[in-house]
Amino acid sequence: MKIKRFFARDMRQAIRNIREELGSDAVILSNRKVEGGIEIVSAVDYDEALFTDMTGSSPGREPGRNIQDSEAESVNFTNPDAEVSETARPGKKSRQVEWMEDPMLVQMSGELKTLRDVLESQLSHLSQSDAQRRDPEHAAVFRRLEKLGIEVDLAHEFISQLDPGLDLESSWRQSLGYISHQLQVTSDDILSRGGVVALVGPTGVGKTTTIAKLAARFSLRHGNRQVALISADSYRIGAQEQLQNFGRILDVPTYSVNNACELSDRLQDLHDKRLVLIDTAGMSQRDMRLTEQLQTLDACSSLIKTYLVMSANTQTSTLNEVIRSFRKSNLKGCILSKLDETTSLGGAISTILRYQLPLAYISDGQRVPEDLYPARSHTLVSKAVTLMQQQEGIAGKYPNKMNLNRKMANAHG
Ligand SMILES: Nc1nc2c(ncn2[C@@H]2O[C@H](COP(=O)(O)OP(=O)(O)O)[C@@H](O)[C@H]2O)c(=O)[nH]1
Ligand SMILES: [Mg+2]
Repeated sequence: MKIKRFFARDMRQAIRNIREELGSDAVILSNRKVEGGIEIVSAVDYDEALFTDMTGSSPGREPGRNIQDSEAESVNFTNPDAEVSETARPGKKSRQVEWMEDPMLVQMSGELKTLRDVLESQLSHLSQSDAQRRDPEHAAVFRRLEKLGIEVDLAHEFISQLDPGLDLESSWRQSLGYISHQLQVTSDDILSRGGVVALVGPTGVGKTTTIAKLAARFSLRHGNRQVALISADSYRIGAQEQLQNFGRILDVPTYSVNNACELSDRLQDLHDKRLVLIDTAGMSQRDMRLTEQLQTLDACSSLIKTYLVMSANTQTSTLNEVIRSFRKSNLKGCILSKLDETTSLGGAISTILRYQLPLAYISDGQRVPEDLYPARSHTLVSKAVTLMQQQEGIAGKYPNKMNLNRKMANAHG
């Protein structure tokens, strides 16, 4: 075993000196800060037992920890002036914690992440322009799908399924065909089959109005004696009253329940009705009471078919979150409301496709019972395309600010 003391300006230099002189198998036995630099005792052919016998103490290092390990683990490489205290390194774990929390490292890892993001974005642009060069038709279809509001990953999926060699318009039609084909719809099941149906969803999406529309339509087909309404919305003042009002206008019995037990009892009483519609409290997907509400419905789950009502003019990310929260309850399908208030349908279509939730009805206005239709996938896709074209028309009519500035600049010579 060869032991040697080294002195250097800082840790980095010390390690370099040791490596040059003793090789990379050398181990650090101790180190301390001294005036003008750092002093390290290092050894090669290190035998811990022999060292302990000679000194009566262990250097506190794990045997065999060599210069390379030190390079990998020592915090002092990121802060070469700091003293490496052996006592401050009780074990590998704490060394790792120090390593990860070092401000310089944190900053470096942040910068690396930024660099990676920049690289990824550049590569994605490169691959996009590469794809554009190789397959301009597919690239053009991809841009149209993006304009339609289809989420990027789904758009890629549709593009990958397109037949090669088709012209732009045929490729476009084929991609719309895929969307339409993958959209599941339930064929007017509530109005044709009846049963016990609960509508759930966030506040203000149109649950109560949709219930009134369904009840009115069913009454027209089968008579109002076949329908009953239940309000399970005991959270909002006036919610039960709103349903009672609709019930009065439609001349169908309306009841209110406050918990799972009351709901179950009421459903038993109404077992002879062909359609029982349950209105629930509008709740944010983040509301803690949502679970409680869904549990109330689940308590009678064998009887109740639950549909999620979503407003088409909601952001795609929010729609995704809404489905994730509400599908804790066993959803039979969904109803898309407020189509008349949206400028794009691609987001809603993406969400429904992503979660494979069958679409039952669409609603495009406040009128009861007119503004409600059984969902048809090709009609929805056509509507999405019409909206996209309308938006393109508006964008063409009103050039964006940058284009306008450029035109003004050109006009001024
Ligand atoms: N524009 C439009 N408004 C709707 C539609 N459906 C419901 N509404 C309106 O949205 C508001 C909230 O509806 P409501 O049924 O009370 O929502 P709930 O809180 O989910 O029960 C009311 O003013 C409705 O008239 C729709 O399809 N289009
Ligand atoms: Mg309501």
